[in-house]
Amino acid sequence: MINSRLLLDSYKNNKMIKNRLILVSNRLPFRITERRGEMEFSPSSGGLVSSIKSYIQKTNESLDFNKDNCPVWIGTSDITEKKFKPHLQSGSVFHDKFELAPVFIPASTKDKFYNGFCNDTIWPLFHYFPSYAKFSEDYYEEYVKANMLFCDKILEMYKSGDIIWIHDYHLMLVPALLREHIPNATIGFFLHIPFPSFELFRLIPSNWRKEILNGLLGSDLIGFHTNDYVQHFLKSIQQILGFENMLRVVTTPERSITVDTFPISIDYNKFSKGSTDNDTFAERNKIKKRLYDTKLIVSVDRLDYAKGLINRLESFELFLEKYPVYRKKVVYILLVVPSRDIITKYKETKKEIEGLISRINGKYGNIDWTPVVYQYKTLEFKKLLALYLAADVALITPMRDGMNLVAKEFVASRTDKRGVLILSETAGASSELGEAILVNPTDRNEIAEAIKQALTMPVEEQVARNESMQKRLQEYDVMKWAEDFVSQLLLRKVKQEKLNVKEVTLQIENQILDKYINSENRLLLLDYDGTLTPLARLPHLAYPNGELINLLNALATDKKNEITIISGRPIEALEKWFGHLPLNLVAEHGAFYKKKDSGWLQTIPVFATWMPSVLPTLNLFTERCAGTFVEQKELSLAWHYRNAEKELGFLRSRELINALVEMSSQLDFQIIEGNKVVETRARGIDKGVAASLWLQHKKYDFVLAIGDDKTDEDLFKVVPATDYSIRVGLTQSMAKYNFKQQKDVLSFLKKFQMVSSTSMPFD
Ligand code: ADQ
Repeated sequence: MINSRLLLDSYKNNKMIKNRLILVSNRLPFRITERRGEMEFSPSSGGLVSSIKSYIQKTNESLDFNKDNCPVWIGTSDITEKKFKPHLQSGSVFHDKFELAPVFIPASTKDKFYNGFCNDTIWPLFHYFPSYAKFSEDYYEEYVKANMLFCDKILEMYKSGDIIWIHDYHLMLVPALLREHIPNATIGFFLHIPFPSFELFRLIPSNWRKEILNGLLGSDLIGFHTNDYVQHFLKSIQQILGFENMLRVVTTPERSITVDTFPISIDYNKFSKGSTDNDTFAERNKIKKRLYDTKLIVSVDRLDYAKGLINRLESFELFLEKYPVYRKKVVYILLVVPSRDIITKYKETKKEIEGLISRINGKYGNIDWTPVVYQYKTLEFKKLLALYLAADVALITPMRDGMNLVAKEFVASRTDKRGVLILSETAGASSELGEAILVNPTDRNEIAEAIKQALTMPVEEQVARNESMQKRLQEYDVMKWAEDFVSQLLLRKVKQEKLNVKEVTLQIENQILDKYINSENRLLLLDYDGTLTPLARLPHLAYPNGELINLLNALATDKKNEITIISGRPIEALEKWFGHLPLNLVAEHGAFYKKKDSGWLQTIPVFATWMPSVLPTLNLFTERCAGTFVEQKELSLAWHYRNAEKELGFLRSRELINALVEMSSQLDFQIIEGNKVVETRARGIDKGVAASLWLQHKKYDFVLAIGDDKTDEDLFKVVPATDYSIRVGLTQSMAKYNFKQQKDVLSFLKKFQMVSSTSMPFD
């Protein structure tokens, strides 16, 4: 077993310090302007940028980065290519310990990519506003083009050994595009917005949704904020691409990918320490003084329909309606940062918000009191902090939010442990901030009541709630989040490298062929389904084609070869397909065998007395799960669920195994799990037992076993250590080597055929 911790530590020691980080996001982390021929950089706002920058700056301080190994950040910038180009040396510019590499997207692509597919299709759909999502071919075409431009820029900057970390929904195709050019690169992807339930994701047109999922699977590690998003993603992968996962590791024919939860956080100390800063405190006091004894409710959001601003304002209105005693006693400061204001839905949302504010202020306000104070701007850090500190209540009720950093910032800044957070249960942050007053963002009455509860909450209760939340945020801050992600990414790479070591390379192929050529007595033990032929929907559809029959015939007529097909199939199927060829056949996972030119025999004396007791259970599961069926053989029974609804099929297969395990303690059968099949067979038989019929003669100077399934592991176990065994698919196995996919088997065996017919060494 791999000791992951040790492996990771050694990997870090050997590689991480030397490894450069390449961060890729839609935008660069600085606003860049040009004044009188000089570039000017100012920090840009936004959850992603502020989080990652904090992590990088801390790492930079401790690791003493220089220009050669400082992190690279790739993204777009507002400044035009014409203005930027003269300042770039080999495609990038250095600033604040970052190498910034701008991607230039032509205006013709940018609008349909960013305002179109990103924010008019993916954003509304992933935030559960499907009716706002526009599915336009033009949008998607430009999305593909923009992702290709990002890919080109990454390839331009990439040096072997770099770690590439791609961020967010704008770039979901990039991992797979990169993988085509740099197959062994270390690539991580993090999604900052929710991943929606399968029922919503499936609304994306078929080709696009497949490309998006395959695009993401180009990564080694895919991160989400919450466990729900991970589950939604895994379900979409299973339903749309048909890939299962085992403990969140998705295995495709090419690679294995880890999918996991990494709840993003904030730079906790920046907020807690910042709140004790004198200027900030003076600013906070100024706000308090202006309010006298009026209570303050605060919210901070980007302008976005997903942030639930309309419902929130209506809830505040309802609160004033229900509790007139609070009129003149409470002010709601609504701070909104401008965002995506050329998209129609955003323009409409802004208009609606402003109309609503006028209505509330007109209805309840008077000359001394404005119930809602609206600010449509970005606040600088200290002013933002002062607002958090002055607030009695933070009212954060997005309809959907990947995480929501404002909620965390508010809690972290309250070193006085006062103030109450009202948080939407549909924000990712609610999974970690359970001590907040959690509300349904569509329920105006619940929000109005929550405001009342918050304004009357005893101080001791405020302190207790905030303390618990602060402890959690302090322990898992943004540094931990980023470290955790990068460590997991490296760990996945280590595990993959271990598997890759076993992948059959050209060199290994040649080594095996060399031994084949120089041997006189060869034994080839070949599984059938999934090895010699692709897996099919129904067993009878996976019949051998003419090409395979010819290949097997050619190999078997070479006098030096002994070919044994060793399968779980019943005697009749093998006899029908291969009976006329000079092959040895093994049926029912080793229960029966036939040496060429002789008849069928039972391998060892076993009985099927258990079968009448087991069959009704399998039949019951067939009735309970449409699309499944039982295959009855002489000494084994197989319950196939390949054609069942994927999730239900898997669930029922677990239940069936449980039921069979109980029965097997009293009956003489064993349970084996294959690819979408649960089999029961007489105890004492397996493919290894059957293979020993040939191997015990020890006359073979070349043995090769190939199989794709768990049942083939018994076969691999008995192959002598000096010989060869290969498992199809990049999974952990007793086999010496792995093939990526089934078609690799045939092209490999064809090389045997070629050397057999030419007797020339293969080069
Ligand atoms: P955003 O949708 O941008 O991020 P959020 O997580 O709340 O949402 O981050 C907003 C950031 O901008 C906060 O740091 C906040 O302080 C700042 N901000 C907002 N309004 C401001 C204003 N008027 N003045 C100054 N600063 C302001 C996306 C996802 C989120 C996810 C983050 C990080 O939509 O769900 O939490 O990425 O993954």
